[in-house]
Amino acid sequence: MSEPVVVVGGWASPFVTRVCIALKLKGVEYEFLQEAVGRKSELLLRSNPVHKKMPVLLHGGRPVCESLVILQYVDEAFPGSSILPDDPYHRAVHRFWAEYADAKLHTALRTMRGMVGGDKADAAEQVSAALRQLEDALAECSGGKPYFGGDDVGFLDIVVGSYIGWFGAAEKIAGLRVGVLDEASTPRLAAWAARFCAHEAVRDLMPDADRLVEFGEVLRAALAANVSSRP
Ligand SMILES: N[C@@H](CCC(=O)N[C@@H](CS)C(=O)NCC(=O)O)C(=O)O
Repeated sequence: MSEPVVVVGGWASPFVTRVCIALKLKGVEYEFLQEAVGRKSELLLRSNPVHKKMPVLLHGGRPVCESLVILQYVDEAFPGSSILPDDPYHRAVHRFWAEYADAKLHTALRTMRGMVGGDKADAAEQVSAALRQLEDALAECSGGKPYFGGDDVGFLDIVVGSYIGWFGAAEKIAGLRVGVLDEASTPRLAAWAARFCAHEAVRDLMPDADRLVEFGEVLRAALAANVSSRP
């Protein structure tokens, strides 16, 4: 019998979404343990004692942490077509752009949402600039095929694609129109995003922007309540 696979995390986290998409692509059955908003379970803290962040993947009870590490683990531990390219050079290029996306998008989107300090308009411009770079990366990595991964969704599609719901939500929360995934500024990426969201391994897992806006309000209230209840 195969060892149980468990994802510990929250449905709204892009880092969690990407792990679920990778498991679905590989056809791996898993249990999803939803964390309560604004709190961390004992299981999460025990499984990821270094960073104390979601997601954690438990495979046969053994924890794997950090979403990019988890994606590579899922690729290696389970059969099926590879998520990362076979060629070592292409693997390196895809890892480079995945790290670029996380470095440029996550904090800037949090700034737009008011979760961390900083100018929201500057943050929106950072997101737009990163997407213009990723437009070129898509052309380079896909070689004219539909996805970063070529003919099908791959590692870099999953990493960049996991932010799609948050682009729209951050725009709504910040009240800024920044042309994120706009056909006029990033036409290839806009077409790719529509294709990615419609993919059968993605469509049920991609959070809707309006639901993320509501989640943002619930999270903000939960964090404020935690702070004010501290002695
Ligand atoms: N580099 C980490 C980032 C994970 C992360 O930031 N997760 C957030 C949820 S979106 C979290 O657990 N935040 C709780 C905290 O920062 O204490 C990864 O790729 O897994």
